[in-house]
Amino acid sequence: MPEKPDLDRYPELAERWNRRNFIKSAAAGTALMALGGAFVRLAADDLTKAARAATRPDGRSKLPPGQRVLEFLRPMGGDAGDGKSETFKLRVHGLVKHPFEVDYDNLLKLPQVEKIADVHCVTGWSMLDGKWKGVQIKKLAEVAEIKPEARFVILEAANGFTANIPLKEAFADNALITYRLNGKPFALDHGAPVRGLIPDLYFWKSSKWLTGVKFVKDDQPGFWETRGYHNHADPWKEERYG
Ligand SMILES: Nc1nc2c(c(=O)[nH]1)N[C@H]1C(S)=C(S)[C@@H](COP(=O)(O)O)O[C@H]1N2
Ligand SMILES: [Mo]
Repeated sequence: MPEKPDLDRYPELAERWNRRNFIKSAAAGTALMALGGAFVRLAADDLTKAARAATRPDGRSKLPPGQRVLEFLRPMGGDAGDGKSETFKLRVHGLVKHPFEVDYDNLLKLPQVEKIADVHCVTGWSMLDGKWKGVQIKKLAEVAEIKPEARFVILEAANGFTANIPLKEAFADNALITYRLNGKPFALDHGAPVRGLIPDLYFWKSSKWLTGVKFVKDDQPGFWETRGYHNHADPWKEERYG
């Protein structure tokens, strides 16, 4: 390794010296990144193996068949809303005695829960043990006084996106209207400011950019359900396509 020239005495060498170091550090950075990538893949492979071997408290496999573990949510696209909590409004309506609308501040005044939950994307990745914060869908039903004839929830989102969920799954303890994952607000890509979360159905049921929760009697297949995906979407039964 050549010694650093005295750049005060030989300023004409400064550019070459800096350039050399830039190239060196860029190369080191690339190597580190490649190494980092390999570690990330290795770690994810290990997590996948461990999750395949693990059993959930409800007796199901921690990892549904045909899934592999990712450490972060992969942004899967969609027709985004404006993402702002200042303009956020959620309508709770349909077969309820007291339909209501909440803005972001009032959403936070409803009873809040934090749940550890896994999500499973139909494209084959799962993200395990996220800490999700928000309001239970069954709490919204209780506050609005759901009518006995209601059998499904429609999670309505910006630009007309909907997902249909049977009450059984929508009333699970970990089925939420959520605005935090692992302590952080959602990026716009991931449904800011508030998204649905139905952990035990494929992730397409978890509407991003949420605008409404509607209780209905008759099933109403939603955006993906009318585009070839399964109406129910149980990952353990691999209900991927309709
Ligand atoms: N409003 C809305 N929500 C949506 C979608 C969409 O297209 N629009 N896509 C769904 C699909 S197919 C998946 S897999 C998840 C992806 O969430 P992510 O981008 O945060 O990973 O969001 C779901 N929620
Ligand atoms: Mo998806």
